[in-house]
Amino acid sequence: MTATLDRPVDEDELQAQFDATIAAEHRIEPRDWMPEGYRKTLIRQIAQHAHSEIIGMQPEGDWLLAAPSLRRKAILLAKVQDEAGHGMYLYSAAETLGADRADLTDKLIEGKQKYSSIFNYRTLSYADVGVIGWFVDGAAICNQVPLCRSSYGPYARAMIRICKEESFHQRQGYELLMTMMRGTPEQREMVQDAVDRWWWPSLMMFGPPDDDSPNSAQSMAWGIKRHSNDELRQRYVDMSVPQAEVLGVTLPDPDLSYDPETGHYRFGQIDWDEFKRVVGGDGPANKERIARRRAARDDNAWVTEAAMAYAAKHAARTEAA
Ligand code: FAQ
Repeated sequence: MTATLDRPVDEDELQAQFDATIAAEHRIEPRDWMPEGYRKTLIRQIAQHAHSEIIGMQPEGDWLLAAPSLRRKAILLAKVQDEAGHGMYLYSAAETLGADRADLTDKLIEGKQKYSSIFNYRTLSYADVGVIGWFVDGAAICNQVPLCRSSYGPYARAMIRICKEESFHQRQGYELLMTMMRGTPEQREMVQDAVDRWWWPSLMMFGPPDDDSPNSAQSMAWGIKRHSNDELRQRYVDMSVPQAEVLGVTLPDPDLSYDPETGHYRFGQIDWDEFKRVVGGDGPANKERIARRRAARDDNAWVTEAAMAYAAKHAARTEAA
């Protein structure tokens, strides 16, 4: 779908070609023409997603030095490094749309771009590491598996590998919790306490209710999103309830009940005021998350500068040879 240069570019024709590609469920690739709104929406979503992966390293990273065994430490280290990798694939995908990685980071730090609300909660005990794997990675899988079929090629392809890794993350979290549940009464209490604190915020990860989601309709028409926020949230609840039963924990929702007519679990009212507060910057750990990201950018600027200087020298030498 590349415009030829031997005749004037006809915007209507390009739009029609774009629409036909979307309707045929084919992929849009970086060199294809795309409407400006499509490009901007993708940059917004992919950048937010990348920022979430990078900021998301912090809550679990806080436990790297306190992991209870070498085995747990190795697993956690691998997981946190995977999240860094996901951030890198996603920033690369955003770059194919003309975005600049350093600029995206600046926008995050200046509060002009968002990251997932979930990473503004603190990890208070080691059980939180397990619950993040089970809930947060579990929710991420529900949300991201359909994104493997997203209409933008580089985003969809990045998602395939990311989802495979998230699936390992989810299992390691669940296995950690299973081990704790087989342990002492104190360990079981720690797990239940972590479940109580993370359940509702994990439901908020899917975004506002459909009626209150300004981007969903257009993103779904463009094939960027494949399901609505509420559909995916319901899928996550349906998946999590039986897992909680096997684990032996109670999800903190008295309204949770199976509806045989629909085959789905009904659940209680989500506190959308809390969601708005946390997304708006007033969650338990927003300020420290951003302060740490800012320090990482500033303290490590010399590494980027050195790498750029080396690359420039190398390129000049190659050209001269
Ligand atoms: N937190 O109109 P909608 C992970 C914003 S990665 C903060 O419904 P949309 C891996 C939304 O951006 C987790 N902001 O928006 C991991 C929009 O902002 P605007 C991240 C939120 O885009 C695990 C506004 O509200 N995953 O967990 C949230 O159509 C463990 C209106 O909302 C992704 O990013 C929220 N929860 O749908 C890492 C997946 N929800 O317009 C480390 C890709 C909504 O003001 C450890 N993203 N907003 O800029 C998506 O699927 C979508 O962007 C949604 C939101 C579903 C998140």
